[in-house]
Amino acid sequence: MDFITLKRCKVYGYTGCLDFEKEKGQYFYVTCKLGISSIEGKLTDRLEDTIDYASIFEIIKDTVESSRFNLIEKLASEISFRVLKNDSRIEEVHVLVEKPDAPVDGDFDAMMVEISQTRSEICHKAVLSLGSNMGDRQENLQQAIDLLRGNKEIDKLRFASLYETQPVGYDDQPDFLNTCVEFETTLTPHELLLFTQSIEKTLHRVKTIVNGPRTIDLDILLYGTQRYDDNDLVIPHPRMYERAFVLRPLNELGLYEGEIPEDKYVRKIEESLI
Ligand code: X6L
Ligand code: MG
Ligand code: MG
Repeated sequence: MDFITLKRCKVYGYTGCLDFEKEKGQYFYVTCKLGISSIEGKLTDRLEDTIDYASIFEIIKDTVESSRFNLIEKLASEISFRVLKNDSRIEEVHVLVEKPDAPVDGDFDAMMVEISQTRSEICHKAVLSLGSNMGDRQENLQQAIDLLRGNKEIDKLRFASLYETQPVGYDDQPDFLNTCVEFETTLTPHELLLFTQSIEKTLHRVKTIVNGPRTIDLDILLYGTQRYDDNDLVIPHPRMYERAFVLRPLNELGLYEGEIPEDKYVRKIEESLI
């Protein structure tokens, strides 16, 4: 393991339990140690083959300046979370936050906390169902996958074959092409939802008829083993186990072993995504 350390970065911020700390602010010192399995730049001597410490300094400065937490524990954890999300080459982060002017009556150098976080703690396996039944269906699915791959917080993406499927829910529309994709991500479930919605916008999805035709549809099926129940997002997807167009590609990815309902047809096709 190789390490890069930003030592005692002096930044102004507004974290503290007392009102005046949140209003007036104070200086903090942040030390941040990044663990990278092997820094390529030590051989190539190229800036792009390492983690630019200037970019990490920006994250520290921005987080400390813009947050108003009660605890420096929370501030340290937010810094480490943002640093890990910023570059997938970083495997672990140690953050030390010092508060030299903490409102404590007595003689001390600084109050401080140290926290550490590893990539595996914030990285989750996500599984999506993709479908299209308007325009060039295969091209739409391909573009959706290219956009997913283009996100630096998405890694190790794999996808199932393409399946031509009969519409479910609203019959009077063209057949779909469906598939499923699995990847690792540091996006939170809500961030992932916003990202899939932005892909639907980019690929000109227009919501007119409920359950009706669409250029592209991306549904979040699974996010690690976590359960989620937010107003606009429920994970696992509540109806995924009723739909052959979801379960067939899921089975192909080794993510589902059970029964598959056979009411509507689902036919694996020869062409495939790249
Ligand atoms: C009763 C009432 C029974 C509604 C089923 C099922 C509604 C599925 C919506 C339902 C009901 C859905 C796709 C699709 C849709 C797709 C195929 C939906 C949402 N999306 N059919 N229908 N592929 N083959 O991606 O899944 S609309
Ligand atoms: Mg859907
Ligand atoms: Mg949807």
